[in-house]
Amino acid sequence: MPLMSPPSRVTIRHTRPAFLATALAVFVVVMLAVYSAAVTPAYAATLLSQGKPATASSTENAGTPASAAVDGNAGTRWSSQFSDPQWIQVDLGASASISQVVLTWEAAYARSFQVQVSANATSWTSVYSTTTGTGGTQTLNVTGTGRYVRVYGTVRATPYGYSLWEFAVYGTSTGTPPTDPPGSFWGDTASIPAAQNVVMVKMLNRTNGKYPDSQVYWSYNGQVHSIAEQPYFDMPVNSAGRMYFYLGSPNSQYYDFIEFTVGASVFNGNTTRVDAFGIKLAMRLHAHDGYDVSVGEDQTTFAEDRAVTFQKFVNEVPAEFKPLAQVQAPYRIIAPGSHAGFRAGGANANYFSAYASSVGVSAATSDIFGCAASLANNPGMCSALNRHVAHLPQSQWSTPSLYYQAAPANYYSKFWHDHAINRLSYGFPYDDYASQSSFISHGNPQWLLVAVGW
Ligand SMILES: [Ca+2]
Repeated sequence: MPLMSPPSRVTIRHTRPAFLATALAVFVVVMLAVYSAAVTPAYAATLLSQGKPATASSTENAGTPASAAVDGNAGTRWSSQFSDPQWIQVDLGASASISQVVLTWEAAYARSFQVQVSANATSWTSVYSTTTGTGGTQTLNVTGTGRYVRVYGTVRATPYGYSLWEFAVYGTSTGTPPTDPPGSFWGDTASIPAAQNVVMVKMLNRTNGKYPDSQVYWSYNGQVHSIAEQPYFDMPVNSAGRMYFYLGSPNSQYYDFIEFTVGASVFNGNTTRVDAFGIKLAMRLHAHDGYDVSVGEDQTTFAEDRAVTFQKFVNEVPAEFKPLAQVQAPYRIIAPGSHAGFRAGGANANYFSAYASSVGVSAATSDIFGCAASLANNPGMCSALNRHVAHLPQSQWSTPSLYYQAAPANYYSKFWHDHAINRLSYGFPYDDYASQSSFISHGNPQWLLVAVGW
């Protein structure tokens, strides 16, 4: 299929008109007058941290997990090991304007600590710092923006560790939850060796403990290794290459692949759902100029069990598509063009017929899904039919917000877009039309991470 240019990244600047700033200043003065005696911020703030994923540098024991500090239960707590420094962080799930942090310390409190915020859990900005912490309940009014909030303790007040009954973060959510996995998902990238060939590929076991590294295999051009044996591959120049991944054994039925063409100083490649879904895959390409883009299944999909993903597919697609997640379960969810129900003689062989005829296309339903026969050289029309925009003016065929709004459409493809990083996926052969595919390409590449999930 044709290789499109890489997706562009757009930076949106939020500017505030002068009259609004004036109005806001008046509002703030009035609110300060009304609430000058109040401790809590003069604007609505929501408890953002409760029940959100929390992690910590350590725990004292299994009974004091990080999650106990954000569970809203005053009788449960996080406690660290008895050393400095230690930290606990919470992932708010989306970027937020943070106005207040309330720390309810157990007897083991911090003398010196910072409250820090971060957009990516990698680089942190301090919004509060003290060397004379008092313990007890500390209500800290802060100003910061971030998705992650961390309490970073450097000096303990007692010989014990750091312990919080509750760690509550208040503010206003400003973003929609990103689909891009956080930095922690991708692990350490600083230690990736430099490539001698074109790009260093690092394989990541993200099966959530389902398989050990010794049972997650990758295969390229006759080489087969487990991640435990060899997590890196120094990718040479090649064309139309595929790297396969297997779970459990090197010939397991749980497998999938990525595809790529690698030039002397460029990586072009993609994950693909064109044929089927086998196992969850995501990849992140980083180049020497700072380009850094991820594609593949999204964070939620990686986090959930495989059985949940199969059931989610059945729940989210119309009746004609449900068998795609059933006929080869638990191994594969197959593309609709491969299913007997949509082929000649099948119950849904005419699924697309009337719609295709209405726009002057005569093609078998399975050929529409597969962009084959008369559609093999017509990417625009094939993608428009799959996305149910073929009846609209061609100028609207490149408007993603119009896609998949009604049947008939390729609901298999829709599902993979709905659960992909930045909604980009290769759901059918010409899904690169209007740059909707998971294809990435960049010159002077440095490393490529491939996450293999369950
Ligand atoms: Ca608690």
